[in-house]
Formats: sequence, C-alpha cells, structure tokens
Amino acid sequence: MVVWIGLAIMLSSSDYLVVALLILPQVLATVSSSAVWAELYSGPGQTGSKFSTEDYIPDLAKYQYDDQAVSICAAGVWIVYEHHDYNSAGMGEKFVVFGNGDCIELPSELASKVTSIRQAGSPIVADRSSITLYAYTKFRGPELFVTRNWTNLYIFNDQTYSAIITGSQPWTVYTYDSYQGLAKCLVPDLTVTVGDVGVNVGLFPTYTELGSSGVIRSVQQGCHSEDIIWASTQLQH
Ligand SMILES: [Ca+2]
Repeated sequence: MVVWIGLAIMLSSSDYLVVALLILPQVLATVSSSAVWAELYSGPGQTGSKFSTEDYIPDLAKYQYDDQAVSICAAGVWIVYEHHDYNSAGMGEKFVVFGNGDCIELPSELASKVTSIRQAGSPIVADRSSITLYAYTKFRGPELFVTRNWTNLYIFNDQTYSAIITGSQPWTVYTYDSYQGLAKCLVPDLTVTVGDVGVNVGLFPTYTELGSSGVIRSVQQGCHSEDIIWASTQLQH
C-alpha cells in the first residue's frame, strides 16, 4: 500500500478516479457523474465568464483564468487559493467553500486573485469517510488523502499541519506509529448535503488542534481518545 500513498500525494482528482476505478468498480457502477464540482465566475452573482471543474487545478493561468474569479458555486468541499500549487510557497489567502451547488461571492481578500483550486474528500462518493492531511497550515501544499487506518504515514510522517475530515466518522491522529503517543480525536460537526446525501465536514486549519507541531505518524478511523477536538470551534482560524 506504499504505492497508494505515493499516488495519493499531489495528484489530481482525475488521478484518484483512475486509482479508484481499480478498487471501487461496484460503487462507480451506480454513479453516473461526479457529485463534486465547482464553477468560478469572473463577475459577481455568477455573471461574466465561467470556469467549471471537477478536478484539481494547480494553476488557473494555464486555462487563461488566473485572477479572474469573484464568485463561485460549489458542490462538495472546495478550497480556493491566491497562488499556484495551493499556496505551496507558504504565502497567500485561502477560502473554503462547501455546499450543494450553493453560490457565493468570494471574500475581498480573494476576489480577482484566485490562482488554484482543489476539493477535499472523495470526488466520487461525497459521504465517504476520509481525512485529508495537508503539509502546511490552512490546507496548503502537498496532501495525503486517507480513507482507512494507517499505522505509519511513510513520507508524510511529521508532515501534517492541517486537515479536513469528510463523512460521518471522527478520526484519531497519533504522534507515533501504530496508534501510539499523544492522541487527538477529531470530530466533524458541520453538515452539508451533496447530491442527495448528507456529508459531515470538519475543518482543522492549524497544527495546534492536530497534535504537537505537525508530528502525526498514524491515523485511525473513529474516536479512540478522550482528547476530543470539535471542528467548528476552529473555524475562526
Ligand atoms: Ca493569484
């Protein structure tokens, strides 16, 4: 399963689809199209030119859409970033949008500044239980998309500085291998409808609620610690 980790890092959602096709044919057989999508608009109130995506877009400049968007409609959980490669360089604003095709204006910090966009959670089955780990705070940089227990995060060890949970299950993160060390139970406590299913969402934008200084080496589905962190209390970060 090391291969799965390698594939999961910094690949687009279409690449996830390729991987998922190998392991989830029974699920895909019942899904006609992605429940997860986003539309960017260059004008307020969904006016102007439109850019539609179901995929990760690390650089909108490649589509002649850099710094264009001022409003957005989204189904699922999406993050827009001021700079390319999901603000991997460490600077810049971000904004998280989640909904069921809901449309909003981008905040002034990001209006006409969006350069990259990606979604969180499964792009195929919106309510699939997952935790996405990010290499930097505020959901920036490389990511690891996790859908089952991991006793070791391999090259992502000690690299988690923020996280997003989707689905009904909490996740427990540990500072050592094999579910040892300091444990935190992360609880998603927001709910959004995507398609016709309810999806719980938990945003954890900084490392302070994830453990100690980004040191996470194993993750387990469910709540296995009395140290419980509720996601909604962290939204102000
Ligand atoms: Ca920009």
